[in-house]
Amino acid sequence: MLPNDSAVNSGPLTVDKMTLIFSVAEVNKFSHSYYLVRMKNKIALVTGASSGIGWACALTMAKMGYDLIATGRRADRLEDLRQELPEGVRFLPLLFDVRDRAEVERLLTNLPAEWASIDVLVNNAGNAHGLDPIQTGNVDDWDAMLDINVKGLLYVSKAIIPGMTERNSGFIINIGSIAGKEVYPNGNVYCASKHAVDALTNGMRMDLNPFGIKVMGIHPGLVETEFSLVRFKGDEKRAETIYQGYAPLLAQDIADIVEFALTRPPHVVIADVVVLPTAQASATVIKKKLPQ
Ligand code: NDP
Ligand code: 8X3
Repeated sequence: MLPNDSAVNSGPLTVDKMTLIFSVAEVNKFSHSYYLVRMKNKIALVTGASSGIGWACALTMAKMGYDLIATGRRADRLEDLRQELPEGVRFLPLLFDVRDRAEVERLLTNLPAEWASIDVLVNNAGNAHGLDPIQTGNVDDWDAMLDINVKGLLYVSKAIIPGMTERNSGFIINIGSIAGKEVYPNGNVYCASKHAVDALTNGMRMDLNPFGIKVMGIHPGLVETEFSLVRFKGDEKRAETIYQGYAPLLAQDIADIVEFALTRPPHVVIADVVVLPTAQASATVIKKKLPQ
């Protein structure tokens, strides 16, 4: 809506005239500032913030005004993240392997008082390990995927949820995958782990319903991160081929969804989002244009 000259120039302002003066963009700017104020002194914990989707979510939430607890195993990466944060954001990096149940519990249930009231938990840490048929799959890879993607998520949640139920508030965002909605050849155990994340997300939403806690699942298709490098155990050439011939999602695309979800009013939860690159129609249908 454009400013209305007659409203601006014809005497004292009334409420009606005020509505004519502000453009949609200005109103959006005001509501954004309103949310920035609301996020002030709120605390977000992002697992796997040392790379990819977790990094983008952590940075986006810090820009929204959240104070940030960022976890991962690589200290240098979390220090790099610190350098990117806007001034004034409180930052607590925590180094642990989500598989280490005792360490997760020790660190997350003994947070300094000023960090203990976590408002938003993003359960993101996870990876695929290998892409093999079930008959030749590597048992260590299976253990890694189930221990990190499923049990790690549970250990972290177990430490954080009691504070949320006590305060009757909180927001949990679990990063699932299209692999949690569909199964694809050789995806077997990774798909099983992400189906478990989907089930746990829905179960959490039900169990935490009496406490007013929001629970959301985000299920991305192909996102260009270090994911394939980890899946193919450092084989850069093979990892690169996964993202060739089309435009994959970027980690920031997922962070944008997180920002949207976090800025909905209290009565709204975006419960479940599947997000794909435009070139991807399902886990197995991808329109690629590769050089001949
Ligand atoms: P990255 O490999 O870039 O990031 C994975 C993150 O998880 C890193 O920060 C890593 O930190 C952390 N992590 C892995 N294992 C552990 C562990 N044992 N303990 C603690 N932290 C761990 O991949 P993405 O950003 O792509 O993956 C993030 C999430 O998104 C995963 O759950 C993945 O399954 C999911 N996803 C990814 C998609 C994609 O195409 N990329 C699509 C759909 C879902 P560090 O190594 O420092 O410990
Ligand atoms: C990551 C996306 O398709 O490689 O979860 O499983 S996919």
